[in-house]
Amino acid sequence: MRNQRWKGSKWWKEAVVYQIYPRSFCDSNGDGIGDLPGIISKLDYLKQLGIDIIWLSPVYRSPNDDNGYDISDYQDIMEEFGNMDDFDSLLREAHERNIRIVMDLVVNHTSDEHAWFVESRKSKDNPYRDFYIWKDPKDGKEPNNWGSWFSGSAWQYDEATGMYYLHIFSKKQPDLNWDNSALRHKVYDMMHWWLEKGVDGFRMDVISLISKDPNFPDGEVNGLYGDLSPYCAHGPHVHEYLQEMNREVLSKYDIMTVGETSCVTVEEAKKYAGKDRNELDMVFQFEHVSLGEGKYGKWSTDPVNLKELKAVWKKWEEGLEGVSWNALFWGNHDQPRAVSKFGNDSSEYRERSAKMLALCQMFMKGTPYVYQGEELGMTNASFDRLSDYRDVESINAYHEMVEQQGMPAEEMMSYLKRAGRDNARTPMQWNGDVNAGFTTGEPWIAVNSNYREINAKRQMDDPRSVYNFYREIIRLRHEEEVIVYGDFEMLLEESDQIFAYKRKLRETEVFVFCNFTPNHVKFEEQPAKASVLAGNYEEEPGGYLRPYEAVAYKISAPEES
Ligand code: TEU
Ligand code: CA
Repeated sequence: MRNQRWKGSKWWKEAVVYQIYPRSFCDSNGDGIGDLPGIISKLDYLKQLGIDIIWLSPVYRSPNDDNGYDISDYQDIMEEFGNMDDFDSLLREAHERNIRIVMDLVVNHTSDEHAWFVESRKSKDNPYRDFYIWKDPKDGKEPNNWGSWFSGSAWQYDEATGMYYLHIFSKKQPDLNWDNSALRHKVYDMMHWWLEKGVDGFRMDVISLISKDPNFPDGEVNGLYGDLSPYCAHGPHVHEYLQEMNREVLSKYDIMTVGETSCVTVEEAKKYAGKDRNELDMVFQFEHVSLGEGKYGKWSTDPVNLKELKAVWKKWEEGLEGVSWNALFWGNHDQPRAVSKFGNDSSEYRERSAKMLALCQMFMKGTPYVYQGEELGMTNASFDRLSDYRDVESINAYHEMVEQQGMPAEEMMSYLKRAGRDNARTPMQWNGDVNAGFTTGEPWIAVNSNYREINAKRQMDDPRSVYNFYREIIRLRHEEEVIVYGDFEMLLEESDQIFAYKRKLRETEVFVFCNFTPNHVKFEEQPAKASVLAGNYEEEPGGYLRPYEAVAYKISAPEES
């Protein structure tokens, strides 16, 4: 692919990203918590898988109310993960293997233990007061009805000054005030510091929420509180601030940026990541992972409807064409396991459907993201007991739903088992030894009980494993220019069983057909003069696609064949 360069080509379009959630990846010292030396010890594993970029979930100093998404010092490393020397070694060792490292930039909020907030809460005239969002009580109560995304009110009363501060997430995650220019420039300085060190970009946490509606109006009530999203997502100055950040920082480096843009629409995405907008390179959208949500939002056990799923991908792939660039993912540290949500995690179909999802994702247009363990087909942990859960979102939601809203406990547990974030946060399954080889100590969260069957060691030795299928698909993605740069067209839109699309670059075409069901599905669309490029069955399909079958055909340009 790399024999040819043109204006639209970019290294981050040709790359495959692997997301590491450090706490759960590999523990080097037996304290039960994954760490930086642990990651270093697995770089060869990642190199063999074939990925190009690591997105590192937060490794900064943090009291861990939200596993590092609550940062108390942006320029220091979480004690449990190691120190700055370990980080420098990780960066060097990754670069030696041609693997880039993208940091998580969490600047919508800090920890309440960050020095800025410690100062800010001291007095109304503290120089850092305006770094956060403080409001007077209204009629002796919260300034408005907004509910936190992690349950309860989004406002926390602070005795010292008799005012409330805003926290969209937990009360230990106060929101920064991006309307304050001094704050913005502190953030830019910090970004420069990491970029000068040599990191290769940023994944920007909830960057769509940084600019709030200055009127702070009540939100529409659903449950106990009002919805803040319309007043915080894509707020009045968000694009202005991102353009400023781009001008002052991002444009000075050859890096990759991806915005986590909660609530984003195609129209907004074109602004955040439009080619000529000078903001970000791409954004994560959440419409496909939100399918199956119900009256309690994500707390639902409803299955994903394939036709809806296809409609969402069509909208995003075709909608961004030529204007922006897509980010392709099935899972991350906030989502249930991909194979459990979109595939079939029964012992009969787990491997087949995990491979199907890999092919379906990686041959679409955009930069693919693999979340740790996805390449093994790791499944939801589906813990039965509340005491096994560690996630602040899940635990708070349980208490609010069951204790304040009267939901039966069993019902809430069924939602946690299906949708809780800890499903994806159990330790990486390295081998069949005790604790899946993740730690010699007591893991901070229980290991999924299926680790003897599902683990990296076993799969690396098996040419037909999910892991080796990922390797193959990643290799093809690197080899076939059409998969990176070709146009995307959705096919068989009316089918409620087959997810199909075509990629085309000049004379070369790739056709992908994925059966999202455990049934044999009639299939007559084999393109003429095509050869099989990849598939998850040994033999080519006949007149049927077999359960969870995925197959890609290629028609080569005359001069290439
Ligand atoms: O997540 C943002 C976010 O919108 C979450 O509320 C997410 O949608 C939810 O967890 C799904 O149920 C980011 C991070 O990815 C997440 O881990 C953090 O907890 C959150 O921001 C706060 O920093
Ligand atoms: Ca450790």
